Amino acid sequence: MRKILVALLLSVTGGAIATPLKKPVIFSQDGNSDDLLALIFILASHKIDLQGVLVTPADCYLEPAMEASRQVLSFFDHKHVPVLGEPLAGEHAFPREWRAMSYLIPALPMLLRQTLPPRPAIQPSSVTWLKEKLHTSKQPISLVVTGPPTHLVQALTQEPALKKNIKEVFWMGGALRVPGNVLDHEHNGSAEWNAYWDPSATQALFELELPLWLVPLDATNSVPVSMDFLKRLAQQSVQYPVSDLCGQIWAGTVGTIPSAHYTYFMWDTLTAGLFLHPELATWEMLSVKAFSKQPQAGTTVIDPEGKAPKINVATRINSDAFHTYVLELLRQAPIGL
Ligand code: AGV
Ligand code: CA
Repeated sequence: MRKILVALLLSVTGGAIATPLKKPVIFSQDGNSDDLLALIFILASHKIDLQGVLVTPADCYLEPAMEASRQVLSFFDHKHVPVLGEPLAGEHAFPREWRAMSYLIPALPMLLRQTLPPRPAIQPSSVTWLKEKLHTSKQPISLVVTGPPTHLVQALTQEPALKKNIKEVFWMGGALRVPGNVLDHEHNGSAEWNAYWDPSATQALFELELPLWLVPLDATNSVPVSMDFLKRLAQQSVQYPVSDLCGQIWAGTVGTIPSAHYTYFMWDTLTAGLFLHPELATWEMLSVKAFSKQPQAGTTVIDPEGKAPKINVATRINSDAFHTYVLELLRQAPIGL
């Protein structure tokens, strides 16, 4: 049966495309531990053809985040995938202690051992590269965004026609029926950080009428990084190097002050997991909009009048099923050590 399918596929494609079933994906992230773990999830999947990684220096510093991304790509034998990023300041900066976590990842021995090719001397800006990629792609591209949506919004504001080349956008951001995670003066606490960093971009994102799949705090609150899960992961790490690497990155997230505000969640990892396997969540079609001015800058709400564009929102997830899926995903990851 499989042989017949492959033969059929080759005849349809003229044999020109070696892996026609892989989904082309651009990953836009902001360099915190969770973001790099999400990159690992995407590379661990056999279904994905990763086209490029964009780094926003929001919840990280640019240099270590670019370096860690390149190391992870090298770990998965994907050195050819470009990593783009440049200095960029959001309206509200992330706390420096959180941003400094981005220095931990490229210092991990498993990543430090990677030999990297020299960085390209000249690179286009993230937005220029993104526009070009969307423009020239033969099929619509999926985007997974685990940081502020600034690059995506800029690209589409400059060239709105590129929207038709986007298959779907999975974004970790926002908080709808639950409190936010921003503690900042002038702010009322209702926003989530990715939405707060560049509130104008967040507001614009919801107005663009994209095929948007939102993973807000409503869903991610169910998946704090737990010692129970890390123990299960550690058990399989002896045999599986990708699990070992993830365990080391997650270990770096549990040393924060144990209060609700500082708990580290699987925000971006859940988003990457739902992108790969959407059935793990309950999705609701909701009309959502965002505010750009204090005291509710970056606040996302369900539009009571239903006038804002409707999007898919992950409102509930089965955390047991998610944990089991992650362990399985990391066991079958293809790597050449
Ligand atoms: O608001 C969640 C986003 C996710 O994309 N980030 C972390 C994830 O990468 C910001 C954030 C909220 N609380 C944090 C964060 C914390 N305690 N430490 C680091 N980053
Ligand atoms: Ca992030």
